[in-house]
Amino acid sequence: MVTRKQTERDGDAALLPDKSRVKPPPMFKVLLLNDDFTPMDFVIVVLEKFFGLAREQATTVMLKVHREGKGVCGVYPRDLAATKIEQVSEFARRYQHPLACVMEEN
Ligand code: TYC
Repeated sequence: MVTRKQTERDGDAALLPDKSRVKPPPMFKVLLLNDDFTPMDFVIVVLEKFFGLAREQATTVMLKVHREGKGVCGVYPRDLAATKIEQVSEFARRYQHPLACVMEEN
């Protein structure tokens, strides 16, 4: 039996070029980079405020960045990743910390 939903789905797909039918958007990791000056507590606040991490998770990521030089805050489509980086950079600048935030394609 072919449902109306299936017919609609197949009908829509038939109108699209082969490639755009099922391809997910490219995803980008947003990373924090370590430096010698930004306070640990400030980095934890950034991870909570902009990446929605709970305090314990935020602390784990901050310590990973501190020890290993960089760490992943989240994975997003390009525009959202760019917005996060902009927001973090503006917030760090406002408090005069050199905290750096970058993206990498997944
Ligand atoms: N290394 C910093 C310190 O010792 C802490 C820090 C962690 C800074 C993560 C930046 O992305 C960072 N105060």
